[in-house]
Amino acid sequence: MLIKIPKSSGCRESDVTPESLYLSRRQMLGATVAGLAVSSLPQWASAADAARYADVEPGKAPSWFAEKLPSVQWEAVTVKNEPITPFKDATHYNNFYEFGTDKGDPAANAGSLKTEPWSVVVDGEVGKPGRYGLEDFMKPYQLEERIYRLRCVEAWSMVIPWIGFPISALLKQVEPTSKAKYIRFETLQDPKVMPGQRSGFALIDWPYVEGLRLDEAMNPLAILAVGMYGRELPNQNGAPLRLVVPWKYGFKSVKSIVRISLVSEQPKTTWQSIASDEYGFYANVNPMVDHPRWTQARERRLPSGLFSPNVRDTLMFNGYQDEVASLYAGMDLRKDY
Ligand SMILES: Nc1nc2c(c(=O)[nH]1)N[C@H]1C(S)=C(S)[C@@H](COP(=O)(O)O)O[C@H]1N2
Ligand SMILES: [Mo]
Repeated sequence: MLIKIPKSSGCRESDVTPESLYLSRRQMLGATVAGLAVSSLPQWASAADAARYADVEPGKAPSWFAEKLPSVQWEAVTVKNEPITPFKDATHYNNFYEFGTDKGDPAANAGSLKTEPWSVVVDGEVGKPGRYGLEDFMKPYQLEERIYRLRCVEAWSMVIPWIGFPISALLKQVEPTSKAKYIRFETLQDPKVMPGQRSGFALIDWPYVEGLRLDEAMNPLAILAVGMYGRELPNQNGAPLRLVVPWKYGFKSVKSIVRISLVSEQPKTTWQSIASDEYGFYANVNPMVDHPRWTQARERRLPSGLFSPNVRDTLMFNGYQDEVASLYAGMDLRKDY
């Protein structure tokens, strides 16, 4: 499905590039990042394209992913005038507490996560529950690249080119019953490979759980991602399947999903359970509602350092107001933070 993106929040490259050139270029980039050397980029690839993928480490994509890559719809959604965060930062400055609480821990420790084979359970209020191997789970879905801002509640942010598919496509497949009001996602629980679940970052009652209201999940911007930067997801970013909801704080975007449940009650989510006065169920990015211990009006855009902090104003709904504000009409966002 194509999304109409209002001019205020972004534009599609296809608006300004002849379609045939656009397609062949994206196909080339797909092939490039799938295995060829970046130096083999065609002449017409822009400097920005080359820079964008320059530091991407090629992965070892499972065959189902490699097979889908040529048909990816590149830049189905993008952000204007904000450069993509270098791959190195996006993969070495992470939150994934199952692998440790320091920003470098996930990159250092998530190598132990085995993502093949992987299975996903779909259960609860659905007409078609099931347990699927990931390859079968993915069969119905056409992949798209979505370049989104990611804003962590800790006031840092990035711009990441995800590859995924809308949750609405999944919901069409599994047929929610009339009792389904929320969708709940659960991360793998495996203390053998997840040191954070062993040594006890005791605050978290594993597994990590997140959830959305069903109408939020149906919003075209809400996706399940299986890749980023033209390749499959690195483990530290939540391989092989993670949620991405760009108008919400990063903690909603739960990683390494093994279970998706349609439920009638609002799920008990991880950060809300830890400190409900600091982290709400909605967690919409909102510069006007501060965290009790810091302002949410501004953010550090990575890469960010002492001498170039790269601070910018935080945007309402992370810049996706036109697409999502109607979901919250009539709600008091100070109360429902
Ligand atoms: N299972 C799980 N998912 C998680 C987290 C986590 O600790 N465990 N951290 C969240 C937080 S706080 C953020 S900001 C994003 C970070 O995603 P990234 O590391 O890919 O940038 O993942 C979210 N998903
Ligand atoms: Mo976060």
